[in-house]
Amino acid sequence: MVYIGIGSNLGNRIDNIEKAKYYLTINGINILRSSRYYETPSWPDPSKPKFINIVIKSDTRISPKNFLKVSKLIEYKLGRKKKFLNSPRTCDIDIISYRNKVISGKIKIPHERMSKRNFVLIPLFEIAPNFVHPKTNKNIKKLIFSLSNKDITSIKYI
Ligand code: PH2
Ligand code: MG
Ligand code: MG
Repeated sequence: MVYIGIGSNLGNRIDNIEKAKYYLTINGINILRSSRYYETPSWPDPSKPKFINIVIKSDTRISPKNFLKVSKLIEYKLGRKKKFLNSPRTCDIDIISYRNKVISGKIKIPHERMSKRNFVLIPLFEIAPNFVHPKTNKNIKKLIFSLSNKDITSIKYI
């Protein structure tokens, strides 16, 4: 399975995410499951606009490299402009985990910071409660228990 995170904290956030899902689908990235929408403070600077994040599940055969190409195109199409690190964005699409593989080249799989992010772990748990981190072998419940109280209380589904 392939798990993909989509986030937005600029413009009509839900609309942006729905458009991203549509463009993924027509580019060969089928969607088997989609989490609810979760709202979280912007990381690392909570004074920036809040994010809405979802995680989707796919069994696409598209390679990580081509996936990256497709996701950049979609982000661009949805009006994302590269300004500065962690600047607000209409749409951000990330591979969270790809077929249980560990890849540590230019593209890092699983996503390097996935184990620390409430906006990845909580929606992932909703659609994949038996997920195990392919590198650390920790299951999703254990990963969630390692989050801070603040991370748990500051995420809400909408
Ligand atoms: N993505 C980032 C940086 N910060 N914060 C939240 N809450 N959600 C995100 O998706 C997110 C973020 C970089 O991609
Ligand atoms: Mg991201
Ligand atoms: Mg990204």
